[in-house]
Amino acid sequence: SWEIVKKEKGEKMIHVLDFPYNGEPPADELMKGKITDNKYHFVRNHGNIPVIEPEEWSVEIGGMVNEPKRLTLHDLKTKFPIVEMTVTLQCSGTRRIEQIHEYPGEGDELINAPWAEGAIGTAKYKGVSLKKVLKYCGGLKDGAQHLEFIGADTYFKKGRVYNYAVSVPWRKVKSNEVLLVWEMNGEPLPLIHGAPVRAVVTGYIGARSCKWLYKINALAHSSMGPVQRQEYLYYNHQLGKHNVKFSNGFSIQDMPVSSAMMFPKEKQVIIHDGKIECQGWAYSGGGRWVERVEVSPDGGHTWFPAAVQNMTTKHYHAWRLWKLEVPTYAEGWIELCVRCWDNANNTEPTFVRSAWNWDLHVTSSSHRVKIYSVN
Ligand code: MTE
Ligand code: MO
Repeated sequence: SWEIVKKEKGEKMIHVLDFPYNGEPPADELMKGKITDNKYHFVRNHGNIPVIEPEEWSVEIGGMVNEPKRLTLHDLKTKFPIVEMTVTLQCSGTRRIEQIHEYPGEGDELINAPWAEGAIGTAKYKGVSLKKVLKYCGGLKDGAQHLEFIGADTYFKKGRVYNYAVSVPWRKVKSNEVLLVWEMNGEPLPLIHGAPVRAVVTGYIGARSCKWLYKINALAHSSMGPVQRQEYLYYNHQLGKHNVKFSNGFSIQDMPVSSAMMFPKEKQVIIHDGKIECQGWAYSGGGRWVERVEVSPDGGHTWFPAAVQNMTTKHYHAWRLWKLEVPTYAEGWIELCVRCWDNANNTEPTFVRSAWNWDLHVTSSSHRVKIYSVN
């Protein structure tokens, strides 16, 4: 798999884990524009990287559908309307490093990748709506509520081998915003991103967008796979360590509103004449979009609105990059921070500890960066 990483990813990728391979791009690559270069889209794997020839690929659609079918890539490309969507995928582990630093040694940090701000990326995907594919399979049987995706990759957990398996509820699929895609930014889907075909579940945590898709099952319940039932659960801090059992966590699906300051960087010395140039990203899941981004030069006492790029509701499944020269005459250590608001008026928790949780997921609190100001 290291050869695939070398071939498909840029040299500047920051390797978060070697096996399974996990990597995130450096800040300058992420900030280049709304669309992330495929070479610098983050990678989150749980196991190996399967290599499947597009001509040999097919997907089996079964479980509680009226007419189970097997479809090839050619079938997908010719039997259904083709859709293109610009979508931000965000791992629910983005910015986990801040939760690790808040209470070192607590939470599930040993088994979870220590992501910084780069486990997020945006691409234009080409594919078909899963809803249309299910209709072609005669629709769902009464009582079917969830669609399970099974990936061809395998991973080990507690001495057992599993295929990657997750599910999404039918009410999400019904919106025509769950896609089966074979193209990413005008190129065939890279191997490392799930070739030949992956699911793209807009607005949900990255984990539901199953790569190397080979089976779809309609079920009365959510997937029994450990990734669905035992991972990506949110255990509030108040639960207490002894209560961290799977049944006490709730499944993370929609991503909340969140943001990050990519420049300046923590501990940077900034020499300026009263204005510090800041930039970063802001994103909201669940079909909501960012409306406003604010930056504070003093830890959150005063706020200034940032210029937010690409304010078009056409791309409401995508992030928005922002920029601001934030005014300050303070010298010495100062804390810059960013917070944003989405179109449902949601905003971000104030501190990491406001929303610390045992599985170290969804670090959506106001991002804080301490720098040394000289002016
Ligand atoms: N699909 C399979 N089959 N195996 C995986 O390990 N990882 C998931 C998801 N789909 C995963 C998968 C997670 S947790 C995330 S965040 C996204 O893929 C990452 O997608 P990317 O690697 O294309 O950025
Ligand atoms: Mo993820």
